[in-house]
Formats: sequence, structure tokens, C-alpha cells
Amino acid sequence: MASEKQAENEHRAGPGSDAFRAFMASGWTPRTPAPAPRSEAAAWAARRRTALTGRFPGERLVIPAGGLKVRSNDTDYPFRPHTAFAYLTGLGAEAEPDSVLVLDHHGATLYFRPPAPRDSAEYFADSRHGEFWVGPRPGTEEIESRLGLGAAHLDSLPDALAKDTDPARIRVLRSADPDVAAIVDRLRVDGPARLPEADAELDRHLSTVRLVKDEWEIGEMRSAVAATHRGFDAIIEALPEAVARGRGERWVEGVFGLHARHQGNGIGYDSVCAAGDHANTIHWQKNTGEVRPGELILIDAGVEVDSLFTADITRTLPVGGRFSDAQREVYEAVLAAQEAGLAAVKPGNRFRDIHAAAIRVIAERLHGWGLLPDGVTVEQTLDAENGGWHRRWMVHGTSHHLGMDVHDCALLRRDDYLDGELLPGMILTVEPGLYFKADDQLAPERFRGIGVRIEDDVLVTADGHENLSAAMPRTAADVESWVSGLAK
Ligand SMILES: [Mn+2]
Repeated sequence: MASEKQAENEHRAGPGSDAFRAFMASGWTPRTPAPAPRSEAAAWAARRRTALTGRFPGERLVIPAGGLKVRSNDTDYPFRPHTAFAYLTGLGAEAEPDSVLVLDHHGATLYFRPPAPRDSAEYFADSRHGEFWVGPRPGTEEIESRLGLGAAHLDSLPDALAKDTDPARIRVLRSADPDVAAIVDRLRVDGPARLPEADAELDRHLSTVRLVKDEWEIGEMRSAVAATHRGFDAIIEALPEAVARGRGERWVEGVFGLHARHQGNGIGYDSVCAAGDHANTIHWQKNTGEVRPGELILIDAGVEVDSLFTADITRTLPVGGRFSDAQREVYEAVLAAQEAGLAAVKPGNRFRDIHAAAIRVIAERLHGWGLLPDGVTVEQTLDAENGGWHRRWMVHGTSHHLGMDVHDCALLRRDDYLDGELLPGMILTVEPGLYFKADDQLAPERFRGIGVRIEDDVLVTADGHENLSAAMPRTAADVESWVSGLAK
């Protein structure tokens, strides 16, 4: 409903005199609005809305997109709608800030800011919304025909929310837009109070329903993975340049960002481009380091397509095209752990079984290398209560759900996430790693400064799984040919 306010700059020109405004409104070729074709996503979104209202019958559900956030002074961050809003409208990158979807007995209505006419001050004097500044925006008819729902001006939202419903039967997705939540809260003050848990329940439900992806969502994930694959190809082609230029991690980050932006909406999360010892910093996103032949570079990156679905892939590449013996030894251990994790991805298994399978292999390898403290067995380190020594070298989990959010469906309860049963249509990552920091005196000297993670995006199918990123080379030999084939 309300984007963050930008700083007021008094020196800016205002709307001017009536004569000037009339002049600015005149002399434009009239527009002939053409009916917009129904978007591919519209029917899927309609199905999701029906399921949602079936779960909360007779209620008014308020799902804001969220607003612009100020980056500094009078510039905003790029807008990204709340995931639940995108899921229920089918609007992705093209969603308008401050829009609000309302579902109730009238059906589905999208409240948003249609473009102001050319004789308005907004048209040419509002640099944040005016079409003169930001380009054409859709009108209500276009939104209606494109999405197959009702559309209305944002200004009518407060009245519409207050009308003909018991405030006790309104739920709002609070986290998406505090201003819209405040409107609903004011209605509740006047009417019967509603427990805050009612809103939280809607939020959690919208996380839960996105666990199992429909056919269209799976198709979008395939596109995101394919685009990410092309981005990784481009990185490899650019490796010699990244080495030569200096500050090569930034070059790698930029090359991936270029392809993400060109093929999709952008990166789904800040890319980790971690060469050498930086790979041992799990969230290395500064990407200020050198890329050196002889070292590995760990790249964790994903393209977000226009529908906002994102891939999340990690590959660890030998910059010069060949793994050293020590690098290969670590790489093979991680690959074996990933294979074990992948084998556990099948219906009937629990989410936590994937990590259990992968981390057992990690623990076995660490034990085999003699790295666990004296006398500690594999079973002892895997003991959840009293073990955990292996975590010094793999501190993170093996999997998370993936979709429109890189860590998708995060609001789930523990029972539904970690203990949840794997169902066909779920998409998740399998991403074990091993990290030996350069200054780790407990690591064998030959391993110090080597960090490896391998991450793929996996769809649970009726009888097992499909690795959506299987086309991206993964074995040590295939990775070597991939790098030496493209980096010239
Ligand atoms: Mn991941």
C-alpha cells in the first residue's frame, strides 16, 4: 500500500502552473488500448486461489505485494513482490509495487495503482510512478484480461477492506506490507478482536502449499536451471580473463550476473564466487579475491526467471582445468556424499533422511582420514546429542526446499519441514561440502585451503527423483573436460 518515503528534495521542479500542465498534457498521440492476452500463469494462479479460499471459507484474505524500499536518498532498491503475492496472482517481475490482492465472497480483486492520465501532475511530475518517467504501466482492463481477476484502484482499498465483512473474518499477510496490516488492525480495533495467530496461520499455510510444485512451477524451475547452466558455461569461458584481470572473483560474479539479467529477472540470491581459501567461508559474497590457476573456485549461484523461480547450483571448478591429487581426494569425498544424499530423495523418505545419508559419508571420510578426535567413532560423531565433531568441516545442512524463494517454504513447522515426508512435486537441493580452512591446524596439510561443495536441484518424482541440473557436469572427470573444453 505504501512504499517507503523517499527524501524530499526541495530543489526539484514541481508540477508548475495550470498553463504549463495543460501544455504537458497536450499533443500526444492518443492511445488505443488493446486487450491483453491471458497470461500462461493465470489459470494456475486461479487454481491456487481456489484452493486457498477453500481452506479459509467465508473469510477475506489480504495478500499485499509490498512496496518500494529506499536504497538511499531518492533511489529505491529494485522491486520484488512478496512470494505469496506472485504465487497467487501469476505476476512475477512485472508486478507493481504497493499492489494488494484481496480474496473474499466477491472473488479475487487486485488493488493497484493504474497509470494516471496525461493531464495529471503524476504523469510528468512524479518521478517514482509517473509514466513520463518510468514508462507504460498496465491499466485495470489490461490487468483484468491478462490475469482473469477483478482490478480496482489502490485508493479504494481501505474502504473495500472495511465493507461488508466482519473484521473478525479478515486475515492479512502481515510480513508483506506493514501499512496494509495497520489498516486491517484499525478495523479490528473497532470490531471484535482477532488473535494475531490468525494472520500467522495464513502466512504459514502459504508457505506450506508451495511445498509441492504444480506442472507449471516445475517448468519454470527447468527454465531457471537451464539459464543457470548457461551462466556457468559463460563463467568457465571467462576464467582465463578472470585470472588475467585480477580481482577475478568479481569478474566471475559479473559474468554470471550479466547472463542472469539477460536471460531472466536477475540473480536469485547474491552469488558466492569463492576462489581458493575463500571457499571455506560459506557465505563468501564479497567476491573481492584473485582467481589463480592451480586453485579451485567454488561458485554458488542461480538465475531467477521472470516468474521469480530460482535455481540454486554450486560447482567447484579447477581453475586450470585439472584437479590436484589433494583437491581430487576432497572432491571425490563430497561427490560420494552427494550421491548418498541423492539416493535418499524418494517418496516415503523424510526430508531429514537426505542429510543423514550425506553426512554419514562425510563422517566416514573424516574418520578414515583420522581427523575425528582420538577414539571417536563414526556413530559417536553422528550422535545428535553428544556428537558433532564432523561439523567442524561441514557445518551446514544438506538440503532445503527451492522454488520462488531460494530457501523456499521457510515458515514451516519443524514437523512439516525436517520431519516432513518427501512427496512427488517437491523440489529441493542436495549440497554437501567439505571445508578445510587454510589456518586449520587439525586438517591434513595437503587439504588446507581447499573447500568443495556440489549442489544440484532435484525434483521428487513418483518413484524416486529427477536431478533437474543433471546436464551440468559433476564428476571430477566431467568437470575437468567441461573446464578445459570452454576455458581457452
Ligand atoms: Mn542452496
